[in-house]
Amino acid sequence: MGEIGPRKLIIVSNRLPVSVSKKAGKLSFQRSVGGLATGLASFYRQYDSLWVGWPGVAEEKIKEDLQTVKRHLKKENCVPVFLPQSLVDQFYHGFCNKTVWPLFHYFPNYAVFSSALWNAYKKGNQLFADVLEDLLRPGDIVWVHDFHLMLLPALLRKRIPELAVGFFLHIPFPSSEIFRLMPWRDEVLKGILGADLVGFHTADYVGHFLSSVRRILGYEHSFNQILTERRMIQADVFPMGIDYEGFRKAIESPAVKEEIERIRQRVGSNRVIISVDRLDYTKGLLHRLEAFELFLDRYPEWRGKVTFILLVVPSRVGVEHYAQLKRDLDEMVGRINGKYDTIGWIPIWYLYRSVPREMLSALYAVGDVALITPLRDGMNLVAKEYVASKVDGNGVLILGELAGAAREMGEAIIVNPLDRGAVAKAIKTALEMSDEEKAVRMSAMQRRLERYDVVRWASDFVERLLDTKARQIAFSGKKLIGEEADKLIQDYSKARRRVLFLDYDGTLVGFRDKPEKAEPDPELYEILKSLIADEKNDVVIVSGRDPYTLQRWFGDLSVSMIAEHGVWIKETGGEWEMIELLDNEWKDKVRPILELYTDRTPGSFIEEKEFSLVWHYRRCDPMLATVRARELKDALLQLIANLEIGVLEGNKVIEVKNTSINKGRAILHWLARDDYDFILVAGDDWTDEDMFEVVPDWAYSVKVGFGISKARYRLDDPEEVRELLKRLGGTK
Ligand code: GDG
Repeated sequence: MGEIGPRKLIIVSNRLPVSVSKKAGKLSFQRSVGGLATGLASFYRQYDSLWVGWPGVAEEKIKEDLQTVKRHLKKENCVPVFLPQSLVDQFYHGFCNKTVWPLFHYFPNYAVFSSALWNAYKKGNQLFADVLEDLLRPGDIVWVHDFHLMLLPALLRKRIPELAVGFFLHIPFPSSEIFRLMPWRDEVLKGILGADLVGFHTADYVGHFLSSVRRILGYEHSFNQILTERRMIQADVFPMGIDYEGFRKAIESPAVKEEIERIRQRVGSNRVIISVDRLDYTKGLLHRLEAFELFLDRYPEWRGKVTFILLVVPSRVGVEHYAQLKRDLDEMVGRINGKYDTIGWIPIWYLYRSVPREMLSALYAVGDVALITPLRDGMNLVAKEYVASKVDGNGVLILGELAGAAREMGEAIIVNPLDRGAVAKAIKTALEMSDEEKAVRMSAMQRRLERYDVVRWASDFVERLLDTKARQIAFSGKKLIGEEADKLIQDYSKARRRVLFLDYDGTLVGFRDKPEKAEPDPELYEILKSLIADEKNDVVIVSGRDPYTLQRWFGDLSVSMIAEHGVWIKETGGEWEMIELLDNEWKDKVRPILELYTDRTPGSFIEEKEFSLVWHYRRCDPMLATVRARELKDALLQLIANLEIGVLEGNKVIEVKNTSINKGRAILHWLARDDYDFILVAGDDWTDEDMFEVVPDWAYSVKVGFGISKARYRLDDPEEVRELLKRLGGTK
C-alpha cells in the first residue's frame, strides 16, 4: 500500500465493513452499507486509509482460509483481527454485550460483572493492539470506534507515544453514578484517555465522561480539556450524521418504488406508522406497543384506519435477555392484534428480520409517522434516515427524549418513552397534523441533516483530532529532553557559578492526599547531596511549606531554603530570616471564614502557616469542592479589599497571604548577590511563575507538568526532574 496522502488514517472498529462467512465449505464476503462505512468512504481518497477490525467469524471456522481472507480484504483496504471462538464468546458476546452495553444504557441490573469476561475484554483489546502495532508508524492517525475497544487507545499510546489517536463512543456515556458501578472503571477510563480526542454524540455524554474522569481519576478539566500528568486530552461533541443524499436519491430508484407499491397494496388507504429497531431491550419496544395499544383504546375513531409496521431486526441471538425480549414481544403483538383486529384489518404488521436497503427506504417513504421511542440510545440513525427520506416533507417524527438524536431534532414530537399516555397522544397529534406544519418541521430538520451529514461528521472529527494534536504541542512547551537536555548539561559543565532553584511539591516529589505524607525519600537526599558536593553549586529549595517542616527535612543538608512562598529564607549554614516584617492581624478576620467553609465541605482542612492561611480541598468531592472554592474566594475577596493580603489559588488549595511576598522576590536575594553563569529554576504551579519571570532569558526555566507557563522548557513529572538532576550531579 503506497503513501498516497500526507498521512495514513487507520479506522479501527470491532466489525470490519466487510463480513466473512463460511457455509458448506464456501467462503463469502458481504459488504456492509452501514453509516460508518459510507461516511468514512471519502477518506479513502484523502488519506492512505486502512480499516482494521474483526471480520465477523470465529478464527477456527476459517482456519484453512486465513491467508485467502487476508488477501481478499486487502483489496478492500481492510485488515482483519482474527478472534478465536473463546473471545467471540467472552469478549464480544461477553464483556461487550453483557457488561458494557447494559450498564452504559442504564440497565445495571442486566449487567454481568465477571473477572473472566473482563480478562477476555483485555485480551480482545490486546489482540487489536498487536495487529495495529505492525501496521502503524509514528505520524499516523488512528480513529478507534466504540465500546468494544475502550482499552485500545492507551495500549496504542504506550506502544507508539507520538500517534494521533481519536476515540468515538457510539453509545451513551452514562452518569458517573452508573459508570462507577463497574469494578474496572479506572482501567476503562485510563484506556480511553490514551486518546488525544474523545468524541460523543451529545453534550450530556461529554459531561458525564468528564465528571467520571474527575471523580474517579481526579483529573480536572476546563473547556472540555482534561489535564493528566502527561497530556492534554480534548473531549467534544460530534453528533453523527447520515448519508443524506444517499437516502434522498434512493426514494427515486425503481427498486424502492416497486417496494412502496407492494406495501401500499397491503395497507390500502390506511395511515401508516413505522418503527425500525434491532431487537434490543434499550429500544423500548414493549413500552412502545403498550402506548400503541393505549392509543387504540383512547382514540377508537382511529381503529381500522391505521397500520403499525413494526420492523424488528434480529440481534445478539443467544444472549438470554434478548431471547426473553423476543418471547415477550411476540406475545404482546399477538395479544394486541387479537384484541383489536377485524376482518380486513390487523393493527400491527410485525416483521422480525433484516430487510434489504430498498425495503427500508420504502418503509420510510410510506410511513406517515415514524414512532421511535428508545429507552436509551446513543444517537439513533433511523430517526435521521426517516427524515431524510421524506422528500415531500409529508411525515411526522415522534422521537423519545432519551435518544441522542432528540438533542438536535427539536422539531420532532419529543416524548418521554415511558409515559404511555403522552406517546398515545403524540400518535394522535402526528396523525392529525396539518400538511403545512409537517412540511415546516421536516424542512428545518432536513436542512441540518444535509449540512452535517456523515462525511462532514467524519471530516470534522479527524480535523479536530489534528487540531488537538497541534494544540497539545503549543500547550505543553518545549520538552527538556534530547538535544536541549544535552545543551543544558554542556552549559552546566562549562559554568563557574551555578544556582539551582528547586520547588518542592510537584517538582521534586509527587502530590499525596495529605501534605505531611509527601516527605523526602532516600533517592531525593542522594540527588541533593550529589549536587551540594560540587562547590560551584548553590542549591535552593523553594517551597510554600512552613520553615519548621523544611528544617526538619533538610536542616542537616547544606542547602539554602525558601519557605512560605518567600516569607522566610535560610542561607546554607545560616538561620531562618524573614525578608521583611509582616503583620499578622488579618488572620483573625480570615480564619473564621475558612472554618465555616471547612465545616461545610467534608474532607477539607485548614493549614496555618506563620504568615498565611491555607484551605486544602484535595480530598473533597470534586464537584462540591469546586463550588465551595469559588464561593470562598468570593467571600475572601470582599473581606480583604482593604487589607495588604491576597487570595491565591494553587493545586487544590486556596492560600491567603501577604501580597508583598512571592517566590520571585525571594530568589532575587541570591540573583542580586552573585554573578551566576548557570541558572536552573524548576516549579510546577502558578506560584513558581514568579520565579520564571525574574530570571534572565538565558536561564533554564522548567515547568513541571502541563499548562501555560512563562518557563522556557517543560518536563512531565518529578521523575523526569530527578533524572535530569541525577545527570547534573553525576549519579547517572
Ligand atoms: C449504535 C447506537 C447510534 C436497521 N435495520 C436494517 C438496517 N438498519 C440500519 C439502519 C441504521 C442502523 O441499521 C441502525 O442504527 P441505529 O442508530 O438506529 O442503532 P444501533 O444499531 O443500535 O447503533 C446508536 C449508532 O450506533 C451510530 O452511532 O446511533 O445509538 O446504539 O443505519 O438503517 N439496514 C438494513 N436492513 C435492516 O433491516 N439494510
